[in-house]
Amino acid sequence: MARNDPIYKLVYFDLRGLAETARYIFAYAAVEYEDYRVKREEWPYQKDATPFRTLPYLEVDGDVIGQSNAICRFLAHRFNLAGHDDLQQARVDALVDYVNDVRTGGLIGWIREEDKEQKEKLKAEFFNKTVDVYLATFEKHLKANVDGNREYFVGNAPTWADFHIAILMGMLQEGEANVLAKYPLLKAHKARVDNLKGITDWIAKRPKTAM
Ligand SMILES: N[C@@H](CCC(=O)N[C@@H](CS)C(=O)NCC(=O)O)C(=O)O
Repeated sequence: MARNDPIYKLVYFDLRGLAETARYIFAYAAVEYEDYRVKREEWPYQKDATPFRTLPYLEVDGDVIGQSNAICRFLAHRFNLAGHDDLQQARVDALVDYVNDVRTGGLIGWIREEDKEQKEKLKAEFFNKTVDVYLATFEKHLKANVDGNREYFVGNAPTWADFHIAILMGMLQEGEANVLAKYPLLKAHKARVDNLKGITDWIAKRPKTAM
């Protein structure tokens, strides 16, 4: 690290969750940062001091940015992973918003449910009824990448949307190992992102957490 490099501190719980895309961005860009993990018992004392009373937040030389997607977008712009022009950036943002649609459209409900029986029911509903429309739509976007070679969602090089989507696909595979069987482009895309320089190393060394 050079003397005048910015100092980054990413603060989240000891989870992949809403911080993992930012961690992929740092890993791919080969930029050093502090991956600070707040302990659950410490959180109530820290909550009020965070920008939105939630985690993650990012400190950049003492400036504080809240909201996971704002953090990623900021880092992506700094490290050239946001898309090469405004049109590409809009496509990246739209894909990221669609990940949010998947999360709110059944994924989070299933993951957060604590009652065992209800959790199984929500999981079955999500994987048997809901998920295919989302996956088919992602597959369609990958296929339709007109300004690229279909290896990445936008253009010919990785953007943070690729990281965000690959991380989502990993979560889905953890729930149902064969979930991508009918989606060859998406499956290959997930493997391609996992094999990117920096990201492979991060996946190998990151703390093993449930989510
Ligand atoms: N829209 C926010 C949501 C943040 C959020 O809900 N974070 C959760 C952890 S995943 C949190 O801070 N939970 C603890 C709490 O709300 O007290 C973002 O994307 O950053």
